[in-house]
Amino acid sequence: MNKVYLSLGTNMGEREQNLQLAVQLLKEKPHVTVKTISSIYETAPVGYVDQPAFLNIALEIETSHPAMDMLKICQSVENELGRVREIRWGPRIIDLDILLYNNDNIETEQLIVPHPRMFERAFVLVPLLEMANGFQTPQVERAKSSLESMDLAGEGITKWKTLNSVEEFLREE
Ligand code: A4P
Ligand code: MG
Repeated sequence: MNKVYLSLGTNMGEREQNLQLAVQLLKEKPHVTVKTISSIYETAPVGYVDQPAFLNIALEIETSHPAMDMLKICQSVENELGRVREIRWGPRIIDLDILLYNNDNIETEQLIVPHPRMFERAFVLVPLLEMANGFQTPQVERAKSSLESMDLAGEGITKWKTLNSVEEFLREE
């Protein structure tokens, strides 16, 4: 079984509902188990800053799919939620990125793992490390030391909702 960490972000429409739909759709995919969900964080936009605040979460997945198939599954969830790609780094209904796939290093035209920008992004590292702390790999260690070197006060990240389990999150209205 492969352990995969995903980052989800949304800043358009009913943001919490977008996250719920994405988790539900992922859960329905064959050979994909959503093991753990982080808290929901509200985060100031990074990159293209003139856009609404995001909700970000991280997920821990177990799957028998190879990394490239997981990317396709993530993209199909984005498409099922009706995402239209317009501005790079711009507003989005949902974005699903693969952060880590075991401790693999992957560099192809379509897929780079670890995600190339994750180590400089607190909105990725804070939810990830809430879950991945016990997963001792060199990449998780790198994530921890990257986060420790950041000045979190200036990053605009606040815990928006604590989630206890995937099932409870999906039951919420
Ligand atoms: N791709 C390569 N590696 C990966 C990977 N590990 N996971 C390729 C997912 N995709 C990967 O992605 C563009 C291409 O990246 C894909 O075709 C895939 O083959 P995309 O999702 O189509 O485009 P995008 O979302 O605009 O780019 P990307 O790179 O996902 O954007 P970022 O860098 O993730 O930035 N601020 C806050 N606070 N919270 C956010 O969630 N998100 C972004 C998006 C910017 N600012 C944000 C947030
Ligand atoms: Mg993306």
